[in-house]
Amino acid sequence: MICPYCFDRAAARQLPYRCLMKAAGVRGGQPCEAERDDIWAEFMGPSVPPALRMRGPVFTAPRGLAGLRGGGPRAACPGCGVPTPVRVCRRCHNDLPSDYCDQDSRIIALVGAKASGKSTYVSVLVNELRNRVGRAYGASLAAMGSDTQRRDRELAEDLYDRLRLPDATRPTAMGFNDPLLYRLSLPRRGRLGEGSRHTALVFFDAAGEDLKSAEAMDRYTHYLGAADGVILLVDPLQLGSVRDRLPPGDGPPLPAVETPPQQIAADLAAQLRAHGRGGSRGQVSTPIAVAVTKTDALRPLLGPHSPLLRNAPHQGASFDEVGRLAVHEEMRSLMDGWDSGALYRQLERDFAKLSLFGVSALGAPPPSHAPADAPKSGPQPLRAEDPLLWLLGLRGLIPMQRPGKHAGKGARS
Ligand SMILES: Nc1nc2c(ncn2[C@@H]2O[C@H](COP(=O)(O)OP(=O)(O)OP(=O)(O)O)[C@@H](O)[C@H]2O)c(=O)[nH]1
Ligand SMILES: [Mg+2]
Ligand SMILES: [Zn+2]
Ligand SMILES: [Zn+2]
Repeated sequence: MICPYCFDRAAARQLPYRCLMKAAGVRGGQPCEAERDDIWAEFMGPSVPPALRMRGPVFTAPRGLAGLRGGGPRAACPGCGVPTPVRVCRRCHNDLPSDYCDQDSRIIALVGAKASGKSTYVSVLVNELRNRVGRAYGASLAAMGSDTQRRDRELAEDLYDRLRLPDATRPTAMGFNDPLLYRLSLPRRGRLGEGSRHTALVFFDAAGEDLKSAEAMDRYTHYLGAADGVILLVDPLQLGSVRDRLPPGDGPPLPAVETPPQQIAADLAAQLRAHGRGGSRGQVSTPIAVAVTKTDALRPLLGPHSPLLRNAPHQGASFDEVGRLAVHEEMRSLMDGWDSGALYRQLERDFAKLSLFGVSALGAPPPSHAPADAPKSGPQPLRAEDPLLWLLGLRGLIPMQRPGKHAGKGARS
């Protein structure tokens, strides 16, 4: 089990429990009192007010009959005798959602310069997985744990009901940013019949500021090292040559130019190598989906038949690899024109498993008079799901329709 907060690895049976301080104890009926949880408070940083540092006592389960440490779904608190189901991470003392420990988890890191669109993207991605994409794959997505459930609701209400874009993500110096934890359930069609396969998806949405230099990125080192896949978001509107090419319009003002994607990619590769993710020829083995965001703003630069202008079909509940390669080639030729292919060459040198994507979370630019709002018609995303589905497909979690399959040729990746 990998803790989705601090990325400590532990066997599920080693995890301590937290007493819920409920009445009706067996020893005199006195519930436990809250204790200061300094381990947790220190990990969460200065944003936790002192009153909230008082929490239910953490204890390790007594040894069972066989001399093994407990690891059952519940353990009785030694203070009050009341059983509790809540497991906590031994390193950071964060509570783990009840079913998190039983599932296979996939940690997806979202990286990209400030204002490249990470937070908007993750909100839209979750909504797509829940609705259109979920239907196509017979999948369902559920927020895990009360923190994610609350934030998930707030994010959806802000973006889809109030049409408000997310605020800038606060840097870690101001407090810990919780990961978003979801349970993705996919149908399993095996010889043993039908069933579901559950995977915990952990999205970690970094603040752009924390990725702008190698030292800043160091704060995210555990998270990056534990990632099963990285989605690197590249904002085309922060690239000088794209800004020059776009016809002057009446859209919203162009964003400030933040950290160049080449620098983020280089620092990321260095971080991953430091975590033993460097493989043969020094290439990083963690798969990386490089997604150019805000493709709605690139319409004037695209041909009428560009694959970036429509969503993948997801026919037969499988991911369209032919379409993915078409998008990759389209993006590559666009990037060639932007920087003579410098970013792509660097990515190819550093990453063994790489694919380019083009996504638009909103489908249209924010209104020019209200740049913090979503377009009037709400988000109408384009290809937002592709980077994630590709990463899941590489792990065998969703079927991929390989090129040449119907022509009877062998699969190629
Ligand atoms: N045209 C267009 N603009 C977008 C899209 N998504 C985001 N934006 C714009 O980009 C801005 C920044 O988006 P965020 O999602 O907050 O970016 P971020 O990467 O999370 O930024 P930090 O948290 O500060 O690192 C938004 O306020 C929008 O103006 C999109 O799909 N299309
Ligand atoms: Mg953000
Ligand atoms: Zn932890
Ligand atoms: Zn107790």
